[in-house]
Amino acid sequence: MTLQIDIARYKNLALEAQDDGVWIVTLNRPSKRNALDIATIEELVDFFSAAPRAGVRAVVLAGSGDHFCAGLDLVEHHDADRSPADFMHVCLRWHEAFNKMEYGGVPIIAALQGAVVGGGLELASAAHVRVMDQSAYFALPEGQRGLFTGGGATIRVTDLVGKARMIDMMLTGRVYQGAEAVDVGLAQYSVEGSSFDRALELARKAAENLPLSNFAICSAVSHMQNMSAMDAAYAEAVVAGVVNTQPDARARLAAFADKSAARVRPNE
Ligand code: 1HE
Repeated sequence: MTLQIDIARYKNLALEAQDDGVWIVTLNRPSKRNALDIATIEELVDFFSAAPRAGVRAVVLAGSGDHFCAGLDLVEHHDADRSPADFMHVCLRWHEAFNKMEYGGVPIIAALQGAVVGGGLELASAAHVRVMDQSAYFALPEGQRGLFTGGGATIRVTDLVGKARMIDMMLTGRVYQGAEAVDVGLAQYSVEGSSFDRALELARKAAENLPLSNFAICSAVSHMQNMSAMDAAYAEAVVAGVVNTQPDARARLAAFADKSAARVRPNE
């Protein structure tokens, strides 16, 4: 079953499908620094729910304008004057979107520039690979705003940087940028030029893998992190049983056996 994604239905996300199955998903409210309002979160839920069944081979997640994402729409939050239960449900929609991303099985490469802050960092950390340019900076200003993270930072940002750095970022508003951001694990690539161009290159490379391999990489690894080591080893064996015997892999294995496939070599 292949779902159709109706691009025209999306207002806060700009969607573009390329011929090789790579989709470009762009947060498209630059005048609001791509702050995440309810409507944007619902569009993320919709797109990333459909993507695994719509033939999407990989995604570049980008933000339009000078900033990737300014996090929670603070003005909407202020104006809505939400009750605790209301905001809990808002957060549960964020989790729905970000879990669909992390566990959906479709590789997502985030292209980062400018502010990657608060909920913007939570969004970026739900991607599988993060590429930053030299303007990108990372922070969790929730503490200073009288707030707390609600979109999974306690889990995903802590996974990236570790507990001590996560708590420091929240307590003191510490900003990471440049090489230090890569050193602490917030991004895997730092580029001099355009983060978008590099992210697209990486997405195209990932899209050349068999979809079932990518599904396992971009779903099973995260699930296994949530398991005991014993259960994870068991699940890994089961997943490998399915993936490593897929019929589509036979041609790739044959090419290795007959020496026509590329060998793994060090970078030049
Ligand atoms: C916004 C938002 C926003 C900008 N919600 N409207 N996030 C933050 O604390 C980050 C808040 N934003 C900023 O610190 C700055 O806006 C930026 C560093 C991102 C960009 O600065 P700048 O000088 O380019 O833009 P600006 O003049 O501050 O804002 C331009 C417009 O974007 C302005 O709207 P306008 O209608 O007056 O033109 C801003 O109001 C709007 N804007 N950021 C709403 N965040 C699930 S819990 C998650 C918890 C959080 O994410 S806490 C939020 C953390």
